[in-house]
Amino acid sequence: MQQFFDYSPEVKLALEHKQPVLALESTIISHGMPYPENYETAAAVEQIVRDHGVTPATIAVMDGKIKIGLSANELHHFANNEAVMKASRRDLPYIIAHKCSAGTTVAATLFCAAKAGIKLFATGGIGGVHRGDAQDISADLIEISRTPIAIICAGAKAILDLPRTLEFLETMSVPVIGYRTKVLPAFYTDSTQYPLSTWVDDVPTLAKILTAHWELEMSSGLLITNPIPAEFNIPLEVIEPVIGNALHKAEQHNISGKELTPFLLSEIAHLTQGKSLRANIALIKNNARLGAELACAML
Ligand code: PSU
Ligand code: MN
Repeated sequence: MQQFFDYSPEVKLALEHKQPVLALESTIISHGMPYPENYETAAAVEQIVRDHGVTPATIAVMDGKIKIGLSANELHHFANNEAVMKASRRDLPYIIAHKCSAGTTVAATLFCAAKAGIKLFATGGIGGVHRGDAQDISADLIEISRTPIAIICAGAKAILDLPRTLEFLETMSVPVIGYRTKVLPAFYTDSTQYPLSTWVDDVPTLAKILTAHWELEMSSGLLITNPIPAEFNIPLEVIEPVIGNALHKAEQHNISGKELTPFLLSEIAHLTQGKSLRANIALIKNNARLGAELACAML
């Protein structure tokens, strides 16, 4: 299996020496943000992780190889390439066979990170149960339920059906832990009306929970929800109508399946004159910071 993998020298070294590594996804780079913001953000996120003494492992498929860690050049090339596809877990064999390049979603990144032996992963927001059509359930949720990796995210976007997303995670026995919040954050928005059953206020406690989860050999992942920093928060009453418009447009244009999330993200960025993009950038940096702190606390 490892013939499909290509480790960057720094990630290889860190894994061999059991030094802390934080996985990062790449659909947020290829389909979540426009160029050049996507490249600048991805590079800045990696720097934040390195500043904590943790090795970032941005995961992506390039020319049919699963890359665990990208060089600065590779990252730039990847971010500025229209031909890059979006790979969820099921798409990996096809993309590898055709020697294509793809951003890996949370689901595909989890799959690859687990094979690489990485236990911590920071992202922006996870996919969830889409509104209206309850059949559209992101593969992210299934993969989180069967991969023992801790994911740091800013919750799930309010474009999703949040109560159904939470119910699904409960059914699948995935711990959902609020970091300094007792309610589910919703990506652009720091709080919602949906209470969480577990929350923590500091990183050492989070590390203890993770240790117990691993020691008990739980087969699921854990979801750590970290609200967007207050100065970038977009209140629900502001973002809701925008989301409504974007959903309506998606329906008019018959957009569904894997195109839906990227379409909605770019519509929302357009409708908010870039405010949602700035929020997205701030929250992913915030998650990388918490992920790196947690990686250090796990030593
Ligand atoms: N949420 C965001 N930005 C993103 C994504 C989610 O705010 O870029 C990406 C993630 O990679 C996530 C994927 O795994 O979208 C979910 O896609 P889908 O809903 O098609 O499963
Ligand atoms: Mn979907």
